[in-house]
Amino acid sequence: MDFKEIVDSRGKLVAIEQEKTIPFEIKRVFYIYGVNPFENRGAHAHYRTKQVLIALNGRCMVTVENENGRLEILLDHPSKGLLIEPHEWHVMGEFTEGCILLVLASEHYDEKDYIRSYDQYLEVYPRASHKGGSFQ
Ligand code: T46
Repeated sequence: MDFKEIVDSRGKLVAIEQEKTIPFEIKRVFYIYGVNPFENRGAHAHYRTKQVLIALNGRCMVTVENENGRLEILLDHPSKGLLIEPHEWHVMGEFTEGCILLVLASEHYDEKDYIRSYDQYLEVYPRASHKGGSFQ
């Protein structure tokens, strides 16, 4: 997603509005920071939760798997967002020092909404594109 930057002589501003800029009601906001560049986070899918990820500072790489296959998306600018739909397996990695990853979520936190095992993910959502083997 490319958010509109409002630019003037003082700097830049991005405005995000639920159900307009973001295609869902935002029930939860969290942010991830202080991640070691060699660590991965995520490695799960959700049953219901939709999320938009925005690197407010720094960069990170997000690998997303869905019925179309796997895609690596670089989040490297606060005017860029990545919509992750339910049922999409996602892994965030290659965090640069100082990276702050903002996440807007459509649901309140509920551990029961997570599929944290890739094998279980394949069982719940068996698709041709998963035949590539293990992916954590
Ligand atoms: C996701 C990616 C992008 C809470 O108590 N409340 C919360 O709202 C969240 C998000 C997490 N937690 C607890 C659960 C764990 O004990 O915080 C701990 C770390 O969570 P997790 O290992 O799930 O963090 P990430 O970075 O792997 O994943 C998070 C979100 O959980 C997940 O929904 O899609 O960011």
